[in-house]
Amino acid sequence: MPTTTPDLQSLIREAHHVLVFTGAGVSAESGIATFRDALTGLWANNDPQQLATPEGFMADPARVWGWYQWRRQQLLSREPNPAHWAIAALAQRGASVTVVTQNVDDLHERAGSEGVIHLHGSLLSTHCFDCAIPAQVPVDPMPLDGAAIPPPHCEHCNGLLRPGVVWFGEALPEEAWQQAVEAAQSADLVLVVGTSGLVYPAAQIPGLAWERGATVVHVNTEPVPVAAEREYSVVGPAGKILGGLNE
Ligand code: BV8
Ligand code: ZN
Repeated sequence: MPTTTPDLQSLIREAHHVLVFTGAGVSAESGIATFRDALTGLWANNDPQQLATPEGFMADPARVWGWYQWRRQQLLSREPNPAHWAIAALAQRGASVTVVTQNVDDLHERAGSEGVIHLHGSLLSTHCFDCAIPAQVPVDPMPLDGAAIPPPHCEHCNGLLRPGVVWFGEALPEEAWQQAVEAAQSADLVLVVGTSGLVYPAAQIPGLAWERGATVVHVNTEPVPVAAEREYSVVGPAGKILGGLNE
């Protein structure tokens, strides 16, 4: 089990196709709460069954819609951090780069990453719970606190509108999943940035690449147990670790 810290610069320089696989930790330094960090995590103070499942939405649409509107509004006042900028800058270093994210924010895009694959959808998109037709819903200008807000109705079928994210028990978008698997099959370097690796099937992506011979580097404020050769754990905040790449 290698305990040496890999030379990230050399690994990136020698790579032909870099897969960057991110979770909530990559947005933590932008001031966006992660899910499972002990005190600050969204799931530390909210029940994912009530807020991030279709059953929870059907049981109390206003509670769920209000919570997501609050998260959408928060996102608009947040900015990409050095980790997002460094990931976007990787594309200028020669290797082809694919960003696959579990996150529902748009900070990778706002930092300049292109073709970002969102496995769990987007906080900024909305569609009808019944007929799935997309809808545009402006973010409320009044400051929100996460309290219940009745969701708008679909113009097409009068169903309720819902956030365009993938909830627990829902299938991942087929095209995004296929693109992520293809990227894992052709990557020779995987940077796994800020994820607890607990949510499936997304969490399978780095292992798919490793099985095909890729080197996997975890960047996380917590040490990630690495069992195999070609796998490393770099401990530290993503903004600091990756931000240092371009110095
Ligand atoms: C599906 C979107 C089937 C909404 C989310 C039992 C065993 C295995 C699987 C299951 C099971 N029971 C149920 C399942 C399936 C379930 C699942 O995996 N559950 C887990 C919890 C056990 N999965 C599903 O339901 C998926 N769908 O399986 O469908 C199906 C198939 C066909 C047809 C129909 C159905 C859907 C899962 C998607 C759920 N949606 N969110 C929203 O955002 O509100 S989940 C949520 O977790 C987010 O998407 C998030 O991205 C994802 C993973 O979390 P992380 O991103 O890793 O965040 P976390 O807080 O956990 O970790 C942060 C990490 O960063 C930590 O490691 C921390 O140390 C680190 N960190 C913190 N700060 C920093 C940092 N690192 C670096 N720098 C820092 N500064
Ligand atoms: Zn509808």
